[in-house]
Amino acid sequence: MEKFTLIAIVILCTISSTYGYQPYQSNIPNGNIVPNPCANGIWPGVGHQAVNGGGARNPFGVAFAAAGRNWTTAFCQADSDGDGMSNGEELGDPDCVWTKGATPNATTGLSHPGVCTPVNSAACCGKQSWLSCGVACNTTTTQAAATTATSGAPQLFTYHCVFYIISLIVCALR
Ligand SMILES: *[C@@H]1O[C@H](CO)[C@@H](O)[C@H](O)[C@H]1NC(C)=O
Ligand SMILES: *[C@@H]1O[C@H](CO)[C@@H](O)[C@H](O)[C@H]1NC(C)=O
Ligand SMILES: [Ca+2]
Repeated sequence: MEKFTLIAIVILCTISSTYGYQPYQSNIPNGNIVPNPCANGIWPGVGHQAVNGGGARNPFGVAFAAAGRNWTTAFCQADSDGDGMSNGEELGDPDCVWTKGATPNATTGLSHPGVCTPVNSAACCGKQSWLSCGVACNTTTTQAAATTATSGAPQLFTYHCVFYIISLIVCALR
C-alpha cells in the first residue's frame, strides 16, 4: 500500500475514534452536550430527527443548513423549534456572541434547540409528530405518528457500524 494511503487511513481512524463522526457539533455552542428531551443523556445528532443523526433534519437542522452551517447572529436569535426560547438561549449563548472554539456563556441548563419543549405542552402539541416522546397531546393521529418516529435511527446505526468496522479492520491491518 502506498505511504499516502496509509497516512490517510491513520488520520481517518484517529478522527473517527476521537470525535465519533459528528462533524458539525463544533459549529454550534455546546454542540456535543445537547440534552435529549425524551430520555437521559445527550442528542448527538443535534440537527436531525434521529438522536444519533442521519436522515431527516429537525427544524433546527433545517435552519442550520440555511445559515450555511454557521452560528450567525440571526440563526442564534431564531427560535427554530417554536418553544419560545431562542437557539442561543437553549445552547448557552443567550447574547449570541459565541465563536467557534470558544467556551460558551453557559455550559449547563441547556435544552434542545430542535425539539419544542416541554414536549407535551399545548405550544408543542402537533408540531413534531416525528418525535419519539411527547405523545400526550391526546390525539390518535399524533400517537400513531409517534410510534413510527424513530425509523431514521436503525439506518444510521447500520451506517455507523459499517464505518467503524471497516475502520477497525483497516486499523488492525495497517
Ligand atoms: C461563518 O462565520 C464566520 C465568522 O462569523 C465567517 O467568517 C464565515 O465566512 C462564515 N461562513 C459561512 C459559510 O457563512
Ligand atoms: C452570560 O449571559 C448573561 C445573560 O445575557 C449575561 O448577563 C452575562 O454577563 C454573560 N456572562 C458572560 C461571562 O459573558
Ligand atoms: Ca427554541
